[in-house]
Amino acid sequence: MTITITAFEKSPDRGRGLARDMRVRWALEEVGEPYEVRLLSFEAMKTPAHLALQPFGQIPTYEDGDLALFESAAIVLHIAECYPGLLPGDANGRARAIAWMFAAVTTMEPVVVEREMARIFERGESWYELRLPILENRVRTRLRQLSAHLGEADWLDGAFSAGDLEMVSVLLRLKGSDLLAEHPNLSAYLARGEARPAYQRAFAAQLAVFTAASAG
Ligand code: GTB
Repeated sequence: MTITITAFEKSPDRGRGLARDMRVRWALEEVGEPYEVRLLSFEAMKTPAHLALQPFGQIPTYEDGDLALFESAAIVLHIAECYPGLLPGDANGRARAIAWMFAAVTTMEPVVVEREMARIFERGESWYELRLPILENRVRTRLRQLSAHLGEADWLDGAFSAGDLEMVSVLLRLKGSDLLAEHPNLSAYLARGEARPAYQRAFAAQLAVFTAASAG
């Protein structure tokens, strides 16, 4: 049975690869597993049928036989555990790679998202100019810590792993920002992730969805 995931019928990021189906697509491309995509409108995401798969009415989801999963990082971890290529062979290395997955989505991503949300939704508020530097400094702190850990290494802990997949996906949200540019090693790390053939295939696939939706 072919794996089926869900994605936006027309992503609000206009095909920049920021919606979280990208992480799942990338993981599937890394391990070489074929997959199908069910495209959903915002309305379809709130129907009982989709809520039964994703209680919060979001994408992505993952279906394979009698398993249905939600939460992109849980899906990526499941893929990494089922197929070789995304987790080291030794138990300690696997545990550390999984720790980096959690670090990406629970330590790095919240501060990145909070800044992003403020820039989108709070610009008109009287306190925006006071709040933004606070949020940016929170991001700066995490980037400085991540940069210090990475140093001159290619990946976070030995070979590329699901931890890097998640961390690069988070840093993509800062692509082109001054904050990221302050750390050349992180910019290079992001570029290394984006240059992976599996990333390129996943990116092209999600972009093709947006391009087709825009043409139609
Ligand atoms: N924790 C969940 C996971 O990782 O799976 C979060 C899932 C999630 O946030 N899904 C979003 C969604 O379905 C799409 S990815 N939103 C619709 C809704 O909640 O009604 C988040 C996202 C959306 C848009 C952009 N963008 O435009 O740049 C970037 C990221």
